[in-house]
Amino acid sequence: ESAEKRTKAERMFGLLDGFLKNDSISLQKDILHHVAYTVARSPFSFDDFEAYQALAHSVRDRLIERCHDTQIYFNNKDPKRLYFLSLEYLMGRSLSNSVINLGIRDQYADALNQLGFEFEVVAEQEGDAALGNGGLARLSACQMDSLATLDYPVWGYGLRYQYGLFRQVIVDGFQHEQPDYWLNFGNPWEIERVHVSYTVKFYGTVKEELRNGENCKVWEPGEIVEAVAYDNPIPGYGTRNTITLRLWAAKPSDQQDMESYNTGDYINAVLNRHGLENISSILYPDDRSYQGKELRLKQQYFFVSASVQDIIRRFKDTHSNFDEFPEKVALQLNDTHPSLAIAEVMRLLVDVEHLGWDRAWDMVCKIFSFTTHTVSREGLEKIPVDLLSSLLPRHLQIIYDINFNFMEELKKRIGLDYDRLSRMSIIEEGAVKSIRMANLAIVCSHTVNGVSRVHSELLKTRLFKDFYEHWPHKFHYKTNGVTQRRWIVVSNPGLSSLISKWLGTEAWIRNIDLLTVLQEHASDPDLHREWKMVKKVNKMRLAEYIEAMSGLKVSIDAMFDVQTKRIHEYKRQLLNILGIIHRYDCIKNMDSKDRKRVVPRVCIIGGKAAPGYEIAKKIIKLCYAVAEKINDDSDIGDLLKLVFIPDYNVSVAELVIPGADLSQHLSTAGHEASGTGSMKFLMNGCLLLATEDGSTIEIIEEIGADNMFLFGAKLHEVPALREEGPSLKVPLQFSRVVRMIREGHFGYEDYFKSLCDTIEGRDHYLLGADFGSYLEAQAAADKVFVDQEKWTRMSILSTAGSGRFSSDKTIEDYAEKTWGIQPCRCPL
Ligand code: GL7
Repeated sequence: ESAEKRTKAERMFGLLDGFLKNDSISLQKDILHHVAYTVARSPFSFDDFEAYQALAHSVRDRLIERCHDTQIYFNNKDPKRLYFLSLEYLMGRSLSNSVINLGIRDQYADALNQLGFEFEVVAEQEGDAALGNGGLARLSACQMDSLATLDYPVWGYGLRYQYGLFRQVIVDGFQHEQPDYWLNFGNPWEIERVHVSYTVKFYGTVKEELRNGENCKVWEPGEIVEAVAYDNPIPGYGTRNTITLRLWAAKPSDQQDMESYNTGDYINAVLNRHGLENISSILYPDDRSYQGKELRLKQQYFFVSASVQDIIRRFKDTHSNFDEFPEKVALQLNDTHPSLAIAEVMRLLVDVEHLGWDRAWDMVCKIFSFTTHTVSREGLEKIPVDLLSSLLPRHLQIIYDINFNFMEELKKRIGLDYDRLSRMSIIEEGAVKSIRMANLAIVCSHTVNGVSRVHSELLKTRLFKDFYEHWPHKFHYKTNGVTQRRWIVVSNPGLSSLISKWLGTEAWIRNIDLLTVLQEHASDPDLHREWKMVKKVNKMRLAEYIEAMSGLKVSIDAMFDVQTKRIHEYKRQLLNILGIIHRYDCIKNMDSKDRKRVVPRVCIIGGKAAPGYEIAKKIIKLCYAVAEKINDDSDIGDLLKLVFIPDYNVSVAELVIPGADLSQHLSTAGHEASGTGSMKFLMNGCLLLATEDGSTIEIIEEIGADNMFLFGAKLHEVPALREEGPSLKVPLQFSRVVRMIREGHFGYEDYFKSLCDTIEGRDHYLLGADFGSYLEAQAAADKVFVDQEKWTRMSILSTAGSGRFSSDKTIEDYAEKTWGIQPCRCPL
């Protein structure tokens, strides 16, 4: 009967000319249709926002079509699939990216034009999807784009937070956090799957039962929540493949209700129902650590349990037993946040599928891979055993069993070296007995990846030394990358056309290696002229934004010097500000002849501080205080301006990065696992002023130290400098600028005192030690900026050498060496 229905439907689909068309007239019809029937406005009168809504729905229809085809194709081919588990994705806006990847941007722009709208203006109406904190979350988004573009059979999984990352509002120079209720205006990019839902259990007790002569563990939960799927299509570029990012939202479960309604307290039962939705409602806004918070643990398990149930369900749809499970499934843990998935897979295979411990364990060891994004021990997640035992009693048992087996195996290898055994144990004894999530992930994964070469060295020699010695074959690295689709094609259309023109092809958008061809033209005066023109237009765009936002007029002839990223002591925004104070102080003390030689600068700083991170918040305030002083000083004029850009997010980055001449990456050596902002600036032909840390070390190899401005202590020099502590000799200029802050030159001296104390005294991040060479690097940048020909050449070589830092490269490497997956390209 169902075959008959299908044939009928297929015939009708053909008769009705089922597929959507992409010519301008069809697109106009579609947009007007959505204005009338989705947005429910008059097709004769609608505003820019309504045009955006209608346009987005029309794009969504096309995405759904492709998603559907892709899934049918994957199901027929049944390839090994990758399941990418991440608690954070920073997607930003979707409209421009989608139409560019679908290859129909110009057609849409034309269609809108015919209707009296401008594509750019309409695209500006979209808010950011900010379901993540910083680099790690944006990396997941870039990697999804590459996975789709390279035709890999993949599902991304995550949480559908109702509140994304807080909005940063600055009042009187102080950061305030405001909730980002991003779903208020609807989200056309998601498809609610009311029928795709799973129950997720919490609390309760574990009992032993004899079933079919076997001793089984039965978990009787105390709370049940429903996870409902929201699918977000991710279109590849130059392919029909459109993969899915499935985000889970918590909903009250009917099962839970059955019990509470029987107690007779109807009103409270209904109210309690609503509380359960909170599980997926808020993104934790701290990118440093989330230790011991019950809600965070609930989020992690909720997301992991729904995802793993979905993965097993999909496998069982087409397989009658689990023999092929490891050949069909790869699970990637994006940091330790989703590592409870390990215990969940064990639980489902042992307690529900009854495969037996050994068989289940064998599978777990074959399917999981783990990427760590951290360099510091403090950054490693730990879960208090008490918390886990009350929230997930069965998982605690499983983790204990895994650890017991691991310890036994280890004893056979290393004997009774108790120090080492206790360091490697998944369980940390001590005042608060805890689960070490990284140890769990390492023990159970076949591969552990770092995110840059130096990061991987640090993992092997410091953070996970014991594990590296035990399992050297597990440890690898894949240097991070960013997608050129978002970071050049979408955000810098001028540069994108220019590259295509000089390369004679758009093929670089899928094949980044072609960018190196630009090297051949690096000295061509025609290219120089066009290159500078593109930068100028982008700087104008940025200058307009700065003026609209802060009222400050900046000259586009000045060097636009940018540092945008989360505010952290180790990222050393403070070093930048001290450098700016020094520059200001120098200009103030110059005679008019010397002033003529000063290279005018617009210093731009942006980034959010974690709400509880006091020092980071003081850095923001200091930036404002210094900006106020400098920008109001008529003596300084256009020679120096300082702007803080509030609420830095993906769409602001798309505006700022293409307009930057210089960008700063100042982390103390050994502290940035990789860093990905630098790669975006590099692609956009922006020169880097940086320390030799994280992925910068590999950038140097690609473009050469001569094409950037390097400074600061190297990794091997850091320990000795730290050792010297307060006795370390620091430059006079350093003491002078810190004194200016302490003496109230910028006001708020009491408030800034503790900030100054962090850098005078212990100075863990070595601002004093690096200040001298920082100023030298800045002077070198000034010198080259005057020589525009040299600057432009360096800029072209930066873009030309950025190919290695495309996420396409990273993903190909992961696919081949870690996940063992092959492209599976849906026919056009
Ligand atoms: C980070 C690292 O700090 C950063 O260096 C890296 O580029 C990024 C992606 O691998 O991951 N780790 C982390 O927890 N956050 C990062 O940005 C928030």
